Amino acid sequence: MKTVYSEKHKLHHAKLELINGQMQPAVEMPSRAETVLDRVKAVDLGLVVEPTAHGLDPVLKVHDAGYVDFLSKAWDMWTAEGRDYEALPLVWAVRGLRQIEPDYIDGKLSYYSFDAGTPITSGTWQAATAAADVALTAADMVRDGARSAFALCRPPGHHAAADFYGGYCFLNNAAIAAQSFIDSGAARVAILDVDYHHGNGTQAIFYDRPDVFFASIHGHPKQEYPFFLGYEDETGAGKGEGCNANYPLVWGSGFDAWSAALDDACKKIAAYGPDMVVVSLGVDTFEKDPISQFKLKSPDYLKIGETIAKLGKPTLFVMEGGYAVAEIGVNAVNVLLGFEGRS
Ligand code: SS9
Ligand code: ZN
Repeated sequence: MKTVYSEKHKLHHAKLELINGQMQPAVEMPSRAETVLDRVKAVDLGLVVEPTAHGLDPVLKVHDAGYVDFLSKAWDMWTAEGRDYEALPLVWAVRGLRQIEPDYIDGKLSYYSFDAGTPITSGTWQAATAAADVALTAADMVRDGARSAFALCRPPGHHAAADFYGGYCFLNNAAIAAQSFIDSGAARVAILDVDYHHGNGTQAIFYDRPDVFFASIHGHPKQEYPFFLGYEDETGAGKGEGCNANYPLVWGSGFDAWSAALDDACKKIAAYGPDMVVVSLGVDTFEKDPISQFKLKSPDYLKIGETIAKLGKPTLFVMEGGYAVAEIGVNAVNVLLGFEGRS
């Protein structure tokens, strides 16, 4: 399969990240994407191509205009206040507080975010829009008849909702791609999120819609980030009732429990009968991931790809998380090799 990749991801390079109460070297770093690209080339997965510019229209089908405008200006507004370091929010409008967008940049960062672990840097906007173009370009290949394509997106997207960022995510690449399938005539799209973390942004974007099915296997919200979404009883709302499936698993879960969840998710997706499948491909389920607590091993990723292939649907893989940089290439590409029957 072809891979779509843009060097522009390197423009988003946070030095520090608030993690476990301390400013530490960021784990969401450019070498993640480079390691995956190296592996794509090493196994000769297929051609690697540049994205084509799709503009903001397909982004605005998923994200609110006010949010997109904020993201495009946030760094300039932050530096205009005399800051020459990365931007982070400090306050959120929790229970009892008003949801009114402030004028001052610090208030806007708060209004449009849900965590303090996601720095905005000078190149964040350029990198995030390039990642959306990567996803849209790969989606075009699948729409035009390719059995599969790999969108090597960075920064990731699945935590970003219509109007907030967080979890290293700014624009929801998988959601933007899924929406582009719908807008080019697909009746139904399924998104399968195999990242270690719940895809809260993707779930929220499509929660009340019957045309996009969302399934996610992830760390249990009682224990794991993002904590406030991803329970099993979240099955969709209104016309989207029955079009959302969550598989929360406790810390320490290995491939037995994980693959049982995958089998069930695939059964539901098959019953839904999508025209296309979008896979939010995070490999932070790996046993050596520095921020995660599942126990998957490198060969398990081949089996994940094999299982997804059995759905028999045109499939778009969109890169999400995975922070064990030394193994991220092997693990992510193993899913793609498994999918292609090259295990
Ligand atoms: C771990 C802090 C987690 C956010 C993680 C986002 C992952 C995106 N103690 N911070 S795939
Ligand atoms: Zn993750």
